[in-house]
Amino acid sequence: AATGSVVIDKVETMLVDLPTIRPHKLSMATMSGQTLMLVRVRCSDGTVGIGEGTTIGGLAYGGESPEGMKLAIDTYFAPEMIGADANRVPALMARLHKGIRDNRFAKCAVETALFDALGHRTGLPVSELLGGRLRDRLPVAWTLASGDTGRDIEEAMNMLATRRHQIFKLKIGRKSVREDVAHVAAIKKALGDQASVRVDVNMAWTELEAHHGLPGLVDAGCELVEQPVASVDALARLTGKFPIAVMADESLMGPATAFAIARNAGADVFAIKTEQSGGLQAAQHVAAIADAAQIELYGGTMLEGAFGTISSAHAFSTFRQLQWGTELFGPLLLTEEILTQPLEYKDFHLTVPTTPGLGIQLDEDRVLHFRRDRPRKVVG
Ligand code: MUC
Ligand code: MG
Repeated sequence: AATGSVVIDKVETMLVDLPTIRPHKLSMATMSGQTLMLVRVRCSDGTVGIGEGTTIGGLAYGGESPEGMKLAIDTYFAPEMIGADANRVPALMARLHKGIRDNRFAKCAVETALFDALGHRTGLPVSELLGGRLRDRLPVAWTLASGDTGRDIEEAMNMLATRRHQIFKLKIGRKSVREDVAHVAAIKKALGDQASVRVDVNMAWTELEAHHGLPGLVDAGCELVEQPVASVDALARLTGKFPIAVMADESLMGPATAFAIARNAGADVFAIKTEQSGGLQAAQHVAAIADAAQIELYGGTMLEGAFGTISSAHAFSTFRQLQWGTELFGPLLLTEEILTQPLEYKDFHLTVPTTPGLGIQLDEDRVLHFRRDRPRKVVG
């Protein structure tokens, strides 16, 4: 067959450093920039695919960093990939899974690049290669995390007025429970019924603190709390205790952990992240487990740039249920555009492209400027 003999010729990686529009304050780290690890796969038929890996606050979120992903791909993934059949993405991923443990973020980036290339080869969008989309646009939440209540309110008002976001996730867990609850209450009061307010504690509370905090959040009008505690057992004990949805994020590290949480009725909602899941197909497997257990779904982000954001959008567009929308706003937190055509955010939604592959194009000249290894001008 015409497509039967396409192999992978080359695997390239690069680190791209981009500033954020303002400091982004989470319980475990303050971000002033984001590093994108981009991987580009070149195939023997001339098709090219790009994937992305990011993390949050270096090693503050988990065991993989952008620098570590690059090293792992250059040293261990690439030699396994070169010469492999570029059309059989799941088969190649199975081989990589066998020979390389963990490294879920790096695997996600590589799988994305392979599906992007396959999409260009076949003329199909990645969502269709993943089995087919159920929706063309996804609701997108915004994270209020400036560290200042007044500034957060102003930011949210502006997002509502410009019809960019009407769902807000507040990052708490840095201050006392009492101060954090007051912060949430003030924001919800200012925004009223026109906005949905949710919080992410990023594991900062003890179970006892959560027992104090959750009733306060309910009274404040907050409808969902994401990963208030680190322990999966404590998260399960908190689920169903208060009239607020409890969402798992950090505890979810792919299908096996999803199954363990589901069998224990350990959360009301899963925040599915493609990187945390270990890839686009793995994210779909997590979604299937959630559906079977009647756990609701939310499309999460590792604050990816355009490539990780749109690959996640393709995956989330295939989920049967997506009750809580998504938070695929990553590129909007960055000051620089790296695409020839920006992603389409309008009317509180992100559009999932219908063109082949991921449906986006890297602006080669612009990205050159932000590459960590860019050639520097020698002066004098
Ligand atoms: C997280 O923990 O959910 C998602 C949005 C955001 O601002 O940070 C993240 C990570
Ligand atoms: Mg989270």
